[in-house]
Amino acid sequence: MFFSSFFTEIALFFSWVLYITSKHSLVKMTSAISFLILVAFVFHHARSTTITSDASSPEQPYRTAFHFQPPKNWMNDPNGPMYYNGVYHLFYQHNPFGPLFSNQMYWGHSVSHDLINWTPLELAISPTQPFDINSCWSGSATILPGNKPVILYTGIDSNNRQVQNLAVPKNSSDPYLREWVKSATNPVINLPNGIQHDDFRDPTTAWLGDDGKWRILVGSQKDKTGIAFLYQSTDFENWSTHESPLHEVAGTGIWECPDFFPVLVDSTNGADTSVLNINSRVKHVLKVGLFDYARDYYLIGDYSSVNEQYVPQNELTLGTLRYDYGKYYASKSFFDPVKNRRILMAWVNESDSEADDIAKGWSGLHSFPRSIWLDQNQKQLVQWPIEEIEMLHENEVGFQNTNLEDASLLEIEGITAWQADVMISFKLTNIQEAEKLDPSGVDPQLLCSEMNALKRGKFGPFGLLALATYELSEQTAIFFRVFQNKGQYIVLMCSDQSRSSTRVGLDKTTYGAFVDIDPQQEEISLRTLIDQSIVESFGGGGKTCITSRVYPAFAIGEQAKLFLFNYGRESVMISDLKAWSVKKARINIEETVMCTDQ
Ligand code: DQQ
Repeated sequence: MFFSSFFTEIALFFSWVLYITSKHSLVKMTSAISFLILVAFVFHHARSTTITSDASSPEQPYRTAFHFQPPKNWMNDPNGPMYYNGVYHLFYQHNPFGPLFSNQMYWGHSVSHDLINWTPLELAISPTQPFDINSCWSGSATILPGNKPVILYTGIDSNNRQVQNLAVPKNSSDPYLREWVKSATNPVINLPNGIQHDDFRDPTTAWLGDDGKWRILVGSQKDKTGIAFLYQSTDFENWSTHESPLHEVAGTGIWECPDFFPVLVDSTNGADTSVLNINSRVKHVLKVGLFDYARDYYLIGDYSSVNEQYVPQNELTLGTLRYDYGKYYASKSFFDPVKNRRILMAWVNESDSEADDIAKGWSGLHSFPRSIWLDQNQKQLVQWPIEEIEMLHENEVGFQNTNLEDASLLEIEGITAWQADVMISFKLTNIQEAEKLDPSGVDPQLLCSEMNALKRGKFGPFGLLALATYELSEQTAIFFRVFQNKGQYIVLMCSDQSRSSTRVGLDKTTYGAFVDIDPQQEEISLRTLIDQSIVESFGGGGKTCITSRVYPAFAIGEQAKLFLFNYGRESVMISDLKAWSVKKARINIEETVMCTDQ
């Protein structure tokens, strides 16, 4: 950059000197032309460098249209999502002064009436007091009886210790709850004895036990054992530690952003966080973020507040249940009383470099909000984009019963391929011919990178090529393969980013996971949300989700194409396809970033 502009300026200078000193008309004309070309180059160059660092510029190719992100600068975890008096609130970890993570973190704040369009507000919580002077980290909101919202968050205090703090709205009749007041009793929970100063964070939303006391969890670790500490209180200011943590697992490292909530066994509806296991209608989910792997894992189990026992039915190991098998971390859920559902969102970080983020002027997205419920088989959760996405749908296209022959490609036309929602059902015949694979001990992510989108199999790879150039030099492939083992069928879902961009210096890791469906009994479905630099995919009706970040150099805007592909040797039937353009939502467009002094 520097050298090109330096030499351009020298050339500009010499062509100007040549023009005014030369007497020969041909030399004069040539130097005039080169002067004008160089002026145009300098002008264009100056323009493109300023545009890339302006996050609000419409010419930013990787900013998204319907995914939550602040007006500019760094964002990570969603914090304290809640519905209060007709308004959805979303707070988030934010560095309001730059596009990189900082040792002075704030709570950004936006509000919405529909979870789609978001209005940015002033910073809600800023590091100003001895109990949070070195950062205001993640936390959660709880609505107390009498409709009183409160926030618990982690402060990094003046001794660099992680402590838990309470904040309440300054004026609860302000519909937007713009100002938050920190409790005079902060910190309300101190670092426990024997825990390292930086290993104690991220209080959950509170729930009420049978005894009428509030409970929360705080993430921690001791000697690499991940811990969810349990605290009880009657007034939110005085908290006592329960004698044993709610749960802990050796060797998993620090647990960040725990989440603990009930799911109904017989319904896709959500339940308020304080709903307990009455008549065995409820199971409890414990989600923890493993910092060492930047992955969100979850357990499903039975909880009793009487003896504070949580008995999970699955184990927490690296190969077990995750919300999402791509980029998806520090998630948080909340109960939405408007539609009786539990909604989940997460931080989806960048896959480009810090230098790229500085050039863009921003970093970090939130996933599109998902409804989350317990699968009928009670073995896992199911996630699905919230129905409000339909507000943004336009240009529906679709077809049924179309055969995708082996090694074939079919373009999905008529929609904006760079901002799209696609739903497909694949039907396989002769499935008993599937290749054999013993899945025990197999890492599906590794299998997906070994058997990438270019490796032919029998059933698969088949799926979508998103954000692709017409000649496929760039493509993000989301695809399935089907195998069999001892009379059972195994469905593998992959998201292959290895050819997503001709740019170098990007993390192009391929992701993969198995989908717990029987393709003999049901069709294999894929739903994918595509939004400039994020691709969120839901396999098997939302049983397996994979999110990726991609930065095509050419497959941008009108140049981005969307294809169905089948590179397997067996044909695949598209029994149903529907796809839509997704309009741009109004997300944090007004810029009102202000510092509050509390
Ligand atoms: N992010 C916050 C922490 C949390 C981590 C800091 C998870 O509170 O543990 O920004 O991404």
